[in-house]
Amino acid sequence: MKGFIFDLDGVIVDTARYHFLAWKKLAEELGVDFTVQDNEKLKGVSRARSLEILLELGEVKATEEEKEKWMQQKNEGYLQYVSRMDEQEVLPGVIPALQFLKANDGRIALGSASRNARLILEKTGIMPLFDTIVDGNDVSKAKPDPEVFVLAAKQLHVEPADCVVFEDSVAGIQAANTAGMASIGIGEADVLEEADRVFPDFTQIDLENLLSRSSP
Ligand code: B16
Ligand code: MG
Repeated sequence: MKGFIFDLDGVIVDTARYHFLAWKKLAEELGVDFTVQDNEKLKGVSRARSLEILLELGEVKATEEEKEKWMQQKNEGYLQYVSRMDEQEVLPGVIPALQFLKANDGRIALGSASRNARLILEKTGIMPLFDTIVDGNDVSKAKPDPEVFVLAAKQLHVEPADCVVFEDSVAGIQAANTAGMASIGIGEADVLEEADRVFPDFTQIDLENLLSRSSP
């Protein structure tokens, strides 16, 4: 394997709780009952789709103008949490994994749906470990469409079959599989059952083995 594509939220950092708190604030203002369980449906999907899901939950009808305003409002709340982030928030084993892959000539990309991805990589100080970044600003189709990972492989100059994707969402695993890449789920095996392999976190992954593996 030569190319290593990392999702951001749920793989590198646990920003899902910040997304939840920001959506929850908006939901309260709109009178929508929004729980931690509901938030699971928002993981890995775009900001616009997340709002649609929230509005569907509360059966709220809205104009395009209102939707734009609410997305902006949610993002401003979310950015307040992001502004306080630092290296401590990088999940266990991630920085050693990035350093190991880089030291062994692995090509490393970010493949995230978030439009705030670059800011989060800067805040956590790990931007220099990436050869390329593809995020929600660069693609038009959200996961499970493979666009984000296909573009990342292209920018790494690595064939999709020689790429591994690390993902915590079902939509992201499906996107990696459709792209013809090896998919490694980070999380629970019964949720990420479509992944080639699943690990609870990066401290459990045998990276040496992964580097020496040929295409799936
Ligand atoms: P933003 P990922 C995704 O990040 C999150 O999982 C998802 O909950 C969020 O709606 C999406 O980013 C868009 O985020 O509002 O910052 O553009 O998992 O693809 O790294
Ligand atoms: Mg994710």
